[in-house]
Amino acid sequence: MAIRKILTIPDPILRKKSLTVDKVDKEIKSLMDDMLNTMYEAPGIGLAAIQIGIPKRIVVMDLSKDTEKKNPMFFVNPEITWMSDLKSTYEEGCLSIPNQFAKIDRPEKCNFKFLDYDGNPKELKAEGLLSTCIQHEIDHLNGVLFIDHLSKLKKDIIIKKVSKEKKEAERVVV
Ligand code: GNR
Ligand code: NI
Repeated sequence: MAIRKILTIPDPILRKKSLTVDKVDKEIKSLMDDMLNTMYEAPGIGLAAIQIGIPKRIVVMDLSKDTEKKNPMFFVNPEITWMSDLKSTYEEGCLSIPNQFAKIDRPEKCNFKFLDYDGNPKELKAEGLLSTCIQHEIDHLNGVLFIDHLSKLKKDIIIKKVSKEKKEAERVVV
């Protein structure tokens, strides 16, 4: 299992649309293992494959609290099958947009289908953090970031801040 580098904005790869996985084979499982390791190390509660530069429709997640037993979840080709009209607001962050947080409105509840780690089709009803997080991750698979849900002004401020911090960090290395 390896830890991979997480891409950050304004990397254009994050805007790519990810491709459907046709079979959950050994390589896909190995990729999911790397993604989980990378997510735990970051640390984050979710990660889409495109965040490590791989345009495949794969998401890993673990919403367990620090004090609880780990609960890794794997979602291949996740697809929303229903969403509530009612919205809820959650303060979101993203490993690809370091140190930036914003309140985002999304459907409060949703149902989604996916293939699990063994390639078996499953469906889940989601609310709370799971609902927010799966919608955030499916956005990634479509090249969408949480800042796209903000006003242009707020979005531009965040892009500018992160780009500046990135450049300053690069300068230290060089
Ligand atoms: O670690 C993460 N935390 C988080 C908090 C609120 C809403 C969504 C998330 S997902 C994020 C990890 C990430 O960037 N996944 O794509
Ligand atoms: Ni994210």
